Amino acid sequence: MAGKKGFFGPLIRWLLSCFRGVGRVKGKAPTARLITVGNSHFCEKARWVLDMSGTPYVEDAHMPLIHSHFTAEATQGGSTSVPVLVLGEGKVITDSSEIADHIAAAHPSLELYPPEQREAIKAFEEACNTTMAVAIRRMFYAVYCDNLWTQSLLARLYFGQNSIIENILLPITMFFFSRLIKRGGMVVSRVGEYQRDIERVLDDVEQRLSDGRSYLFGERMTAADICFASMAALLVRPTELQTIIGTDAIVPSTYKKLVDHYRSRRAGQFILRMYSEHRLSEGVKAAPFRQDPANKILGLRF
Ligand SMILES: N[C@@H](CCC(=O)N[C@@H](CS)C(=O)NCC(=O)O)C(=O)O
Repeated sequence: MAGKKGFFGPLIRWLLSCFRGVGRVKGKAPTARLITVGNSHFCEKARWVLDMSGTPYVEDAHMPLIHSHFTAEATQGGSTSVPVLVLGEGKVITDSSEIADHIAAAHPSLELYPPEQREAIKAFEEACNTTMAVAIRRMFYAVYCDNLWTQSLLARLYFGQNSIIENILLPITMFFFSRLIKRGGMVVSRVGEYQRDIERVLDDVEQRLSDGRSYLFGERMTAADICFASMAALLVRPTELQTIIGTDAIVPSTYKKLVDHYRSRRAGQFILRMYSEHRLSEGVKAAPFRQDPANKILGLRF
């Protein structure tokens, strides 16, 4: 009997999870759809600015490779990358910085880009988006795609976010995705190289904070802080984000060591502070994963 319970319990939980709606924005009709890969740091930047502005949206999360079907469809072949923000009236934004610009323009009271600092903030954002973000992505996938065990941990993350159809295809997609990562030269032996690119931006951040200021551009939080914290969140895995990037239980030991290293750095501490003080609304404990319930079943939107 105990054996049957042990089998049916997880099975029933899995079946229910396929149909769960993780929070269509309560009381408001969704007006925007954010197409993402759940763990993508570019997507987290978009999610953060959308959440802080109170913009109603649903998240349409997919695993890498499969995501391009949805982004290409939404942009009529214009873009394969995530995030893509599909707004009402046929407007589509295909870049995380443009999403931040859109939110900044629609919500001037957030003061994301104070006019006198706009240019400097944009230049800093560019360093985060290029050197650092690319190196973090390479490091992340090099470690997670390294062997069958680490691949299975990544698959577990996607399993909780995919639609049923995508989950059925998951072993095949994971196999091809891991091969692509390795063919692209993203391997664990190059982690030191990726770290050097990451450290360049972290050193710059620590240099800025060394005069005791609270934020990267002074005493006010700006888009620079949000951009840096969200783009580097995978380095320190803030607890507030674990609803989206998975709990520590599905982190490979090699990656855990990297996280410990970055958490011990001043720049890492800054990211953790940004998450604990600014990422969530008052009283909320974890980043809301506003996944569209329809997406759970077929990956289709109704
Ligand atoms: N400039 C883009 C870059 C986004 C980007 O590189 N996204 C990655 C995921 S982290 C991606 O979608 N890569 C797969 C692809 O381009 O098909 C932005 O800031 O939104």
